[in-house]
Amino acid sequence: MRIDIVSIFPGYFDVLELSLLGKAKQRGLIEVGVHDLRDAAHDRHRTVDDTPTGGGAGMVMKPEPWGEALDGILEAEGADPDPLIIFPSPAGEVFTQRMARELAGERHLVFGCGRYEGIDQRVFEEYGSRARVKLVSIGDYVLNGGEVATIAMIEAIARLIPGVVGNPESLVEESHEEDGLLEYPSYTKPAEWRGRAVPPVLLSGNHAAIAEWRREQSIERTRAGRPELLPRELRGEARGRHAAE
Ligand code: 6GU
Repeated sequence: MRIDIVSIFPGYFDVLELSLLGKAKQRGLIEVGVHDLRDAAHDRHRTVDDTPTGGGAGMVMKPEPWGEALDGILEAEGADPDPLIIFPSPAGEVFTQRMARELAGERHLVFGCGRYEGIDQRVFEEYGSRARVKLVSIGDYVLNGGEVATIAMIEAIARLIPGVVGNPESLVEESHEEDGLLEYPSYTKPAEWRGRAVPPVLLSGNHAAIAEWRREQSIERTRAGRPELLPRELRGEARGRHAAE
């Protein structure tokens, strides 16, 4: 997958060198280009924002630098013919694991990170007429710009690309995957720590009992913390045998 990012703070994306993502880049599974929007602003102060037309508070990002930066990406030598442009925005569609799975199947993602009060609306219209464009929010709160949201989305997407995560099975069982339930609690050695024992069923060697316990834990965790995620058929279900443990 090719990922291009446009931002006035390219340094935010240094974190993409770390950990699994850095390895995926080294191994050529993902290719990332970070573009400084100010490189496409040509006045002495490399201005990317201006006052809102019609009045109001704050500043709006000017269309010309966005046009030059995005044209450069879309028209680059060997550019993908069908990129998806994502503008992180608190006004966008909410990012979910399902969306991450869909985006993991794309060949070319372009993230346009806005700051200030937003980007001139004509940028969305122009690129919406030339490519697929999506406004995406990572949740109901306000960030100062799209950079942190972009990093969160790239991490969620990239780890679903085959080969990025070492053990594909670890993808299947985690929260929000498989059955839409939260993940069950995990334990490792020692069997007792500070007087706290690992649940005995996990030491029983009885794989069916362990699977049943984990499923009950997932259901109870989801019921307690995120009841809106519970599948309809589990909403009324009696609590499992081990639920009170
Ligand atoms: Cl994608 N951008 C900004 N600025 N704030 C947000 C967001 C995105 N998602 C939630 N809050």
